[in-house]
Amino acid sequence: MRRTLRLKHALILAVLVATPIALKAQVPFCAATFDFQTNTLQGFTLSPLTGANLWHVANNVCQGQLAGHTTPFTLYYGQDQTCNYDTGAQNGGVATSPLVNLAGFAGPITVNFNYLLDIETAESFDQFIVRFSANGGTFGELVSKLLLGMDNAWHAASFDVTSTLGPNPSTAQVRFVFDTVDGLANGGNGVHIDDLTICGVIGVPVAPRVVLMMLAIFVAAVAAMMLRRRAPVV
Ligand SMILES: [Ca+2]
Ligand SMILES: [Ca+2]
Repeated sequence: MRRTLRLKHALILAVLVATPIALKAQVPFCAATFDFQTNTLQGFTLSPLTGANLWHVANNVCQGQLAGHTTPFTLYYGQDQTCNYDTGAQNGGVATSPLVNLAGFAGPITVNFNYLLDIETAESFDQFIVRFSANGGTFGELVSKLLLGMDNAWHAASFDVTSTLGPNPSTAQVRFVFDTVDGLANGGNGVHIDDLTICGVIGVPVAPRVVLMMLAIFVAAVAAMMLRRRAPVV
């Protein structure tokens, strides 16, 4: 009788202890992926700076056909017909992602993308900057061309934005900015962006079978411990 009561108490204790920790598991998850594979902007908005804004979704042109990203579509700053950004004048534009919902996400949270740059390397011209907005705030600089490869080849970039988002992230937004500054030396392929993702860790419900299995193991362990204590000393 007393053993039955103790097992009942152990079961109640197991439920109290195991339920809050077993119902959710922390798993890596990407809140959004922008690969432009539908030949659309996927909600990106485009706005000019000075002169023409050449950002658009391109199909397999001007180095976009090379490996290193999800071919064939890319977000491209350039002209498909000439594979350059020479309009005869200064030009530039901004491409801004939609708001990405990060409610429930925990760190590490990263911004990741593939890119190709074939632009002037001089700091004052052909300026390329990636900006990041955390929780609806102002867009700060995430990285500029000075820290990126400018060799007309595809590269992968990844940045940890956990501290910028803080302990309770809500939204994130990424912005790509290009400005020739003048009308000279604009004969390169330009800028390709692809496969932008914002990824972190999120809690997902554990299957009931797994919860029950964990409870069973816990109950068995507690019962075994109690029975050992009751064993007579010889
Ligand atoms: Ca793509
Ligand atoms: Ca230039």
